[in-house]
Amino acid sequence: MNGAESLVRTLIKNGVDICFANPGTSEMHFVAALDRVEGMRCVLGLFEGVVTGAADGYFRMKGAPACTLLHLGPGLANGLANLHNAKKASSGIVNIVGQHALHHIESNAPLTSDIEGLARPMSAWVRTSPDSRSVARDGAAAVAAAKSSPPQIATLILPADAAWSDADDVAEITVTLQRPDYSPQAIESTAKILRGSGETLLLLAGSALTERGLALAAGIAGKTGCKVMGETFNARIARGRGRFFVDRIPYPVEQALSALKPFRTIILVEANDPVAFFAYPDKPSFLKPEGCDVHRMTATGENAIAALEALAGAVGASLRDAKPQQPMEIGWPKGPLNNVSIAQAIAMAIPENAIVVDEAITTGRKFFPSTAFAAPHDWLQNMGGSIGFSTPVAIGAAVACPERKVICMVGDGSAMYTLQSLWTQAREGLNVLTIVFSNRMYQILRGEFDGVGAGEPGKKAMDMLSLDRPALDWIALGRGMGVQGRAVTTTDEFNKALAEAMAEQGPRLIEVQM
Ligand SMILES: Cc1ncc(C[n+]2csc(CCOP(=O)(O)OP(=O)(O)O)c2C)c(N)n1
Ligand SMILES: [Mg+2]
Repeated sequence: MNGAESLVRTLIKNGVDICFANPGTSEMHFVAALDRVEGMRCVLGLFEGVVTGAADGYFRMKGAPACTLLHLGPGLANGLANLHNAKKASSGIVNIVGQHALHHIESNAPLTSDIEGLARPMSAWVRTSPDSRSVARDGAAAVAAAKSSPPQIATLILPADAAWSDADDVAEITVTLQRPDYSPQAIESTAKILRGSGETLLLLAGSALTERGLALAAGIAGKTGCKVMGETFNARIARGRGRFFVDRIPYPVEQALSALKPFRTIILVEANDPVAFFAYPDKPSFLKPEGCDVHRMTATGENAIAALEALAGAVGASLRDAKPQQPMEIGWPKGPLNNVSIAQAIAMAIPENAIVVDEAITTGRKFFPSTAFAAPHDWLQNMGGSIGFSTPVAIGAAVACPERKVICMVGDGSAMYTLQSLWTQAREGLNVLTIVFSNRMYQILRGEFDGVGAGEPGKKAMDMLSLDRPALDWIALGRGMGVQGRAVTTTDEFNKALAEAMAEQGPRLIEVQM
């Protein structure tokens, strides 16, 4: 056994049995070990942003880390943007990054770089394995870091000689760092606030947005009269008929300020003090109204479900206290194809237990209310704002949950960052429907241009915001990577294409020409 094999065996032994990979020369012994060791599924991505985004999606749906295999500093650097998004989503990931054999580093060969330096900003745990007999122990430590609470991104750098030299060990995790479920004092002080007067908001994030967390929050709201909301962007929310529907803090600053204006107190359940996505001249960064107290009940990595159960007990609330919510009537839309009809069609099409990955940007602004009354589903959003997140996350979600339909909704600008995801979806036969909203624009940036006070865009500025010269042919792009597609221009065509795509298995694409 060599170091690479001891690492693969260690990963599997500790429950990491899926590897999203884009290898190079320095990782060939790891790749060779995949043939010798049973039990590691390996999925090739044709760009490292696909690889790291897939690991994020996998964690969000599985609650357990995958590993990635990346080629030295540049391979890792290509994957950093989606590692940033994964870090903000609190996803656990084990990155295995190849390195030159240690004696080769000082010769400053072309691919030599400061890999630890590149890894650190996006990784809570970084280590270079010094030799082949340390690799198993280091691999187990990386998995332990990824599985701690809150989950972390761990980056293990594997020098080629540590991979190819002899090893004798497979290591097991001894301890993982776990936070206590919650602070009893925080529950007590929260209960006191809820028993008092003044408008109070329970702001949910993370595990509080699971079906159980939402049901508990609904009971607490019914009993105490507090309001419940989610953050603007969330790693995963349980939604659909029969589940408690919560609004999110709106993205535009004015709308966010007015949504939060009524509250005297905001209680944070894994959430953070609400903050604007960007700074704008003459607008605040923090969104709470003046004089509003912000009270933390649980932090990321604590157990929001256990905390909400304790809070329900403290205020005497049960699930039966939830006030019924007025369902919105949904039906297949007619009339012009626009953001509202698209939202209705998607609400109708979402099949039971689907996973929706949302990077629909401007087109998706109105998707939330109508889809609240679709069949039950999970909704995944971009937590780090680095676009190109959705198509890889859809891969990871589909690998984690092969029995569930994945619907990836993506703006045309965002889709171009990690388009190679389609090839992996085709190769692995993943059950992913990608819906591209082709407005041939970075539409959101047109609004931001006004928002930051940049004036009226001239021809050169508009060239930086438009994608129409040449227009992208999404059906051809999909076909070139093995994914069949349909282009639609009307509401009827969109309804039909959605219904057909839901009845089919395997990767599909719909281009919505707007
Ligand atoms: C990595 C990265 N680069 C650039 C941006 C800036 N950016 C934000 S949204 C956007 C365009 C999105 O266009 P599209 O997906 O077509 O959405 P639309 O607004 O047209 O619906 C860009 C370039 C970003 N957020 N992340
Ligand atoms: Mg666009």
